[in-house]
Amino acid sequence: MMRIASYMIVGGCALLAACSDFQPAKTGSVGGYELQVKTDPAPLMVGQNAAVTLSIRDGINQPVSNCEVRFRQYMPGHEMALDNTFVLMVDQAKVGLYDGKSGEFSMGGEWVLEFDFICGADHYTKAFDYKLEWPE
Ligand SMILES: [Cu+2]
Repeated sequence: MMRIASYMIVGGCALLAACSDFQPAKTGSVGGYELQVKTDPAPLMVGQNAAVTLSIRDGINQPVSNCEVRFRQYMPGHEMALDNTFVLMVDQAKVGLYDGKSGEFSMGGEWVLEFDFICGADHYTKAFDYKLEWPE
């Protein structure tokens, strides 16, 4: 019994270590829309741009296309060059998945990806927090 327990603890740590190199999609909701953000790379890396995908679904989990979507990246702590640069996102396949490419994440620390979307008569903004580690 003791042996099984210690094995499980070791296994749990190994799993956590592996997980620190991987960041799952972030989810949130606003105005009855369910949002999911994926980035590549994940986690975001200092000195790199990222491919960003926003999934928009409605209250019954159906993808929402034909929205006007844009996002910006900023650091809440201070001014950065891209603070007011909005990237248009495009739903290429009309399946509620909007794609765009960020600018460079030029330093480590707290960053925000802020999405602004217009779907029909609805217009919402939703922010997602990220923390970038300086490279070792
Ligand atoms: Cu900064």
